[in-house]
Amino acid sequence: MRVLGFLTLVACLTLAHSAKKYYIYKIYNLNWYAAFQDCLSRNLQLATITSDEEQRSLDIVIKRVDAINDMLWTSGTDQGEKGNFFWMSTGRHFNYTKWSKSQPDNFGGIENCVHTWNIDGVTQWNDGGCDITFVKINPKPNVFSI
Ligand SMILES: [Ca+2]
Repeated sequence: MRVLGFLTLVACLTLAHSAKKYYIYKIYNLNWYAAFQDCLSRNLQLATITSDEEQRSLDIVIKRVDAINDMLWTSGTDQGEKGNFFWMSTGRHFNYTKWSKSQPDNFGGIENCVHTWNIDGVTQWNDGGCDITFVKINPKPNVFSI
């Protein structure tokens, strides 16, 4: 499935969380699997969000790259066991969540990967289809430290 008019944001993290940095790449045509692979190919990992502090830090980065209204893949998934979400990058289960109202809903029975989106000015989470891809606007990476 290809949804036109949206941008895929891939949030990669440094492997060493002690020096955590979010690297935001604006890339098109990356579904969740490709986003995961893309981070690994850069010696990074697809983002985890494990606290409100981290969510707020990521929000700042999203605003800096002028992507408030875009969606961003995280490494969250429940592909291993329906309804049991964990971070694929670390293998850890969610101990913090910021789901949108009524999410995760597994809409259509095909939503197993977690992305962020903006609802009423607030970055929140949704379970979306892992195969969804979006369209490139700017291939240049934007890198910010938190
Ligand atoms: Ca959903």
